Amino acid sequence: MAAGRVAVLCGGVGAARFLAGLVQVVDEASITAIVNTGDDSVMHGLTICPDLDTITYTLSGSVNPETGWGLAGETWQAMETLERLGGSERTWFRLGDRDLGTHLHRTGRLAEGASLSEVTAEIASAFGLRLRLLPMTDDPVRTVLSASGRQLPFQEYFVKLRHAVVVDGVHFEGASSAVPAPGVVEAIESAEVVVVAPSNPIVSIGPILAVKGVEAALAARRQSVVAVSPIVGGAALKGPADRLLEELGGSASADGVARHLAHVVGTLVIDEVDGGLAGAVEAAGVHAVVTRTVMSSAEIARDLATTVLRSGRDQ
Ligand code: FO1
Repeated sequence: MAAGRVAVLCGGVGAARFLAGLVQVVDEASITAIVNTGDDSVMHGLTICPDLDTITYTLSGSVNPETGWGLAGETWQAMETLERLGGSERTWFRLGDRDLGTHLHRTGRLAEGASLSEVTAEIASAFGLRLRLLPMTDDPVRTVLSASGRQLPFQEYFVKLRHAVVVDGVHFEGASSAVPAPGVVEAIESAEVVVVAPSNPIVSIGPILAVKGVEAALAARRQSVVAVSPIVGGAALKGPADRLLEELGGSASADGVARHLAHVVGTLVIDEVDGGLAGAVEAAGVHAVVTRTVMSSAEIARDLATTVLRSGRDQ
């Protein structure tokens, strides 16, 4: 185990904000971020990796502060052309002119034979990141939700339908044959602390756990795996995590998150408003730590990261 190394399992916006806090308290170069690629899709022939890009843009200070995804100062002229050519069926997923440069680079390099991990490292380095940014796998894995007999690719569910459908199942296409990207399992095994970021436990963390060997690597050291609950006061801070937990038979609460992750997580950091649920978290076999988790400022994100690391080191 390498002292001081931290591995973080990540989805999109919540994870990016957590990492922005973490880099304030540990050397960025000691962090490995292992990122969900189940949200990835091909749009207009371009490979889009939303969670990888959200983290890259956030840590480089170039993210669009209003949306939490895409680039700041964006313009939309390519979308205007697409609208003219194909109408709204072609433009429900918004790709800004600046952001398109990233997708063009990634798609071109993949076509040349580079792996997704290689391209991800190139993009991260060009944006000035010093942490190790890894896709969970280099193989294609796609999150698909089922709703009333329809099979919905993740972005169709999340963006096109604004998650306004009742989901009765989720699967991660390709996950059973996907192998972890180089460095993923090693980072989990060798880190002093492993963190599960405050990301959707079902559609952001779920795909990472579904990649062969990842769940087992976490379970083998669950005592020093610390998750941050993305559910605060019974609601998701962003997105449909609360509804998905309930629709798929769990509960939208801090203790519901604990029960969902108990097989891989030893500690769950929950918000002060959920302090009364600490006993229910412990009853799920997960140690509960109560602190401020809503990262409305850089200071709160920094303090949360400090608490998370201390909780993992104490175990
Ligand atoms: N989210 C939206 O709500 N609407 C969009 O049009 C949209 C476009 C988009 C383009 C690139 C990108 O990297 C992210 C984008 N997102 C958009 C966010 C994305 O759907 C979600 O953040 C994640 O997939 C969930 O973590």
